[in-house]
Amino acid sequence: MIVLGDVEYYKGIGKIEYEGKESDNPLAFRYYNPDQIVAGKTMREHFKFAISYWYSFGGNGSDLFGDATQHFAWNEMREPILAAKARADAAFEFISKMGFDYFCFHDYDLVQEGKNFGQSELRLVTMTEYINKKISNSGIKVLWGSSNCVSNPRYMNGAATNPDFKVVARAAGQVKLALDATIALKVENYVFWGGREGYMTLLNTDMKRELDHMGQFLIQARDYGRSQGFKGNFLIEPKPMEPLKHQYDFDCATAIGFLREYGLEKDFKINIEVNHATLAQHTFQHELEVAAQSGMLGSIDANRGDYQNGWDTSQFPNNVQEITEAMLIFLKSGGLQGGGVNFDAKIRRSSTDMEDIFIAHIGGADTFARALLAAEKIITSSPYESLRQQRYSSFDTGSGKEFEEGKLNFNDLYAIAKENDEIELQSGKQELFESILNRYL
Ligand code: XUL
Ligand code: CO
Repeated sequence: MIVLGDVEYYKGIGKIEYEGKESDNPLAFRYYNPDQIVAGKTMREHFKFAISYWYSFGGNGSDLFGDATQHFAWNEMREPILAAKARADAAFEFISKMGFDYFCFHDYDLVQEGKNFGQSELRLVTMTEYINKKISNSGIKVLWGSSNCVSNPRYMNGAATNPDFKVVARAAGQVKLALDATIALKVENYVFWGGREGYMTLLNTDMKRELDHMGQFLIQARDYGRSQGFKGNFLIEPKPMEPLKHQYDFDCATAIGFLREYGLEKDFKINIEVNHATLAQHTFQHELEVAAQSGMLGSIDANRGDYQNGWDTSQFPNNVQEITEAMLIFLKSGGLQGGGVNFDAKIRRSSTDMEDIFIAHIGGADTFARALLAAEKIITSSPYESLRQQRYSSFDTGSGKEFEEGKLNFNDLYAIAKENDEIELQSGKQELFESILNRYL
């Protein structure tokens, strides 16, 4: 069903359909076939694709060096509520034409922040009601909500970690309203991305105190959400830097350590963004693996960086090999726990046609679908799994097994070492693993 408001914004574009890989139609899926079952679930269920309200409907192509290039009707309106309603209409039209089920938002993506706290609160309540009606009429859902505690100048020294308590309390007030909107819209998860939680220089920073404040802030946010009946995941989205020199949620391992230190590990999971992983000098796969091992693989922000650029370019995913490696971990760990795949990606400044945002999302969805199909084949039809298991087979029986079970002490290991003086080298077979992967792409 296509959901239209008073105006049709994407004229001439209908519902995007699956046409198969032989199709030449740029406005059709070639691999993403929502109802096709792969590894026991439909593609729709595996991915729960979501669009990012901020990039798809908030952006206008402007960058540090130049003004807007994309002149969307909803961005040109002056009156904030009218503009917000038009933006919501465009968003629902777009999501329904894509055939996706979800979107993600920050509070002030839904409506422009007011001149003061009270005006912002009123605007949010008005827009929550408007969007709630559109949700009821369309069946479109919200994957996660969040709060923009980054853009307003009051947060220049941080939100939860600001050295001024008044700013910390203001951020808490803002997050409370965002949580209220989240609960009213039956949103499935709530994300914290600490874009200004960190430092530009350690010279002026009491790191221990700031981390304790962030812990306290998240404990209180969790307790408030739960007291209001929010049952979904809270998610931390790690990023090592940008806008700050150093952000406290540097990567998955750091964020998981932090959550455990403050007793938050039962309520929080991780939202992993591809370009944030690469900024932390990790692969996307590495971050998925770390989160999955801790049972915290909550959700994904899908995008990619650029090999030559050292910043968050947030481009739409198109690297099938990278995403196939990721899908191997995704499938083996049982998928995402409550989250989905949110396209936290923006079209380029020079992509100025109304169809470009469709083409971008289709390409992203097809990349994930193609990778999922390849990963499933690799797991079920190639020697990949057995080769991996074989590498560790010395732990399956005898002394190796006893070691794993904690039955051998250091003197036992010493005796085994003495007995086995000559150790035959075992090849790691990296090139074989790499060629198996490529065969299935
Ligand atoms: C910034 C980023 C954010 C978060 C939500 O790099 O990824 O959009 O996803 O605040
Ligand atoms: Co993100």
